[in-house]
Amino acid sequence: MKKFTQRTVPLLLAAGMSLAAATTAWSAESLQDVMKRRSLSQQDLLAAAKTYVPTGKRDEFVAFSSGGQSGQVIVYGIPSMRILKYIGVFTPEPWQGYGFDENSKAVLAQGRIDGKDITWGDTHHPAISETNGEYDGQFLFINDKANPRIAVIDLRDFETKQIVVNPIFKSEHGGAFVTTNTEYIIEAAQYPTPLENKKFYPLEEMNEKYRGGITYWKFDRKEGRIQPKESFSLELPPYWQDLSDAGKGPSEGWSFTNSFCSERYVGGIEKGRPPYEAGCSAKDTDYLHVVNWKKAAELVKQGKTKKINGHDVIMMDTAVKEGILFLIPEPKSPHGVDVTPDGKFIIVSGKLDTHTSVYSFEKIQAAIQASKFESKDPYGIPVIAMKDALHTQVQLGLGPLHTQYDSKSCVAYTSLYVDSQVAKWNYCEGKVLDKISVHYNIGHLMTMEGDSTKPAGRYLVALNKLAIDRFVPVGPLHPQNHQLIDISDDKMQLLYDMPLPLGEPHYVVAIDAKKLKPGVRYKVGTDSRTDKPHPGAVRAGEEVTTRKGNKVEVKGTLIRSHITPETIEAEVGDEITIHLTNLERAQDETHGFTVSTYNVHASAEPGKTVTVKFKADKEGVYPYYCTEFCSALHLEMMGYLLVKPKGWKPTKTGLAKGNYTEADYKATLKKVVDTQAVIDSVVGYITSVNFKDFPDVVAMVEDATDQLGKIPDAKAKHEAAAAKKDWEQANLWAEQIWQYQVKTADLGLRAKTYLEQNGAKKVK
Ligand code: CUK
Ligand code: CUA
Repeated sequence: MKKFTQRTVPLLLAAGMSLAAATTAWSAESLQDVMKRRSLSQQDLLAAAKTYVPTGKRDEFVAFSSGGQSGQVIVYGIPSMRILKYIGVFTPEPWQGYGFDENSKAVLAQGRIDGKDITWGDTHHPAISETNGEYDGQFLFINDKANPRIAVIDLRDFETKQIVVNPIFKSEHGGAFVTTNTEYIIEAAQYPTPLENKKFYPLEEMNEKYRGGITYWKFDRKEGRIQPKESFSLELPPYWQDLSDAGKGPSEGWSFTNSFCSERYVGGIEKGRPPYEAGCSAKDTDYLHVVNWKKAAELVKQGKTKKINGHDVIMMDTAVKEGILFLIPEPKSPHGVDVTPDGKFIIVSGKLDTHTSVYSFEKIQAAIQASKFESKDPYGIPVIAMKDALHTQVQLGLGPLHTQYDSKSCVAYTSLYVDSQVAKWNYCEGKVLDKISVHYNIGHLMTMEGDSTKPAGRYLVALNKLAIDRFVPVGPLHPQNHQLIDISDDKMQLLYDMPLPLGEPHYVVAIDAKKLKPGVRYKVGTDSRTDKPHPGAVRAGEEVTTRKGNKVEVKGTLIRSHITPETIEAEVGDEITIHLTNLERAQDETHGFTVSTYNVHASAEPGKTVTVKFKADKEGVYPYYCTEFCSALHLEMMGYLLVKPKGWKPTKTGLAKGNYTEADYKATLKKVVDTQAVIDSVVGYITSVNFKDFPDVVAMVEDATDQLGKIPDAKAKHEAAAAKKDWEQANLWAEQIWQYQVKTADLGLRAKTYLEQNGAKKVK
């Protein structure tokens, strides 16, 4: 082995050379010792073993949780319950530059309402795109209840690509739910309002002028975007539509949306009226809305709609005349509506009823075919008698809300809010199988792929509204408690409590991790928010700064460990636009970018191009720097924005000189030679094995080759400077060669470790 200089060795160690020997100096505690010390039972150990994911191994399922009032999506693994990512959706998320770079600001701007930014959201229901009713892992959709919007997240990069504003609602809750091939994303209103924008009608005209509805957003899978122009809504009575679900199998082409407050009550405590809570739960039944959405889509094509706010709406009288809308009474103040995996039944729970009702799609169809209706509602919508549609009703417990399904046929799980329990039951035979207590007051619950046609069973997560005493106290605002439950046996077993501290997640969906195939890098120069080439992208050597009037535009690059350019000069009042392309290809080599005090931040993952823009409205000196600890020389990855006063003239030329001698130059050259030996040995190893079979290694080798490719230019420079006895320039350009080498060695060592750990084979 060659000798390294004193400085080289620790650096290369830091860069990834691992120490082989693990220390065994302390006396090992036995499992029994640990159990005793931590007061753990056999049951605890079993639960730990079922959830523990050792280093290097991965979770079986990936959960996408609504982030509630955070306006984000939380991604975590199951069974470990480790948080993997927060996805900025309706709310700025600084780490990802979401809302701080121009490209993501353009996405958030799609969510403006009446010309105003809305920078928070109340996310409730995520939905994964489906093919033939099974999760396909391509897209995720999520609603904003407070400001009626829906967002599209692409699961190739877990980034929000689109936000669409509902054109006729003021709040929406019954979304996002997808049809079996993601033709439409269903979104139902919550609180009735006039459908015309900015139209005032007094509450006295609730029954005549206020309306609910359901929007069917057309999804273009190829573009990965909702097409608002091809989307439509159905006008509904001012009942408070709640949740929805799409039919599947025999019920394909239909959708189901329940409602509460069909009393159409108007409260007014301040006027001496009983509050909404009394008036909205007075009657024993509300209405399940049954919609033939396939036929509705045809009506839209035939032009049988009214344009409201430029949006196609099928009015109630058309829906009744064309036979696409029916009601069925459902008890009492219902919340969840969940179609069974085989599409034969629709399960509805009344919050204020101890029963859960199982409706038969076959019976519903028979009643419709025979025009067998018990009445019409005040808007002329035919009402099917409950007894003509029910398959069975089962007494589950207090406060039943939501239902999810098992891989075992006929087995369902329903959350019991008031009882703080999960009930396992058989909906075909109508009997309770098991119950488990949760902590506390469960809202939704979720089984693996449990609302698809092929639930995967195994685990259930209880989304508890209250945590109370479960965690170390952190003040009056407690975290939420997601509890993992093993459902593989007849008896449910509680495995794990996970505190979630980012808002109240209402619903979660979980997908088999193997179905997700996210990328690790972008094609160089991609705008990740449009998935198109970014017009500001440049390759190495093409970096340029231009000025037009008071507009300064920088097209720069990021690569370990420098930002090109390293100086940006401006005059006070200039408008600065900085486009930055991350030239790295190696996995996880993200650079961040910010400029002091200008409230901009961008995250540039490998290949991505991002833009930040601001007005340099104050003179001064503002460092900009890379915000990710991307390499040993990360702290040096910086530059200066110089904002000069108007008409400023330089008084001094030339930068201050360092004190370098010929000896310094010679020492640097020797360091370069020594380091090259390390690189050669690593290269020797990599090329001795089948590295080309590992795309991640190929990317690292490409990056390393890039770094090495810059050496001849630096070499010419240090030699020319040495010839002129300019020891500063000679030494520093030689030093720059060493920088390229260190980055090459870093990549090489990472590649070597990867190959060793992934079973690379010798080639001759
Ligand atoms: S909702 Cu919150 S517990 Cu918005 Cu689906 Cu039921
Ligand atoms: Cu790039 Cu730090």
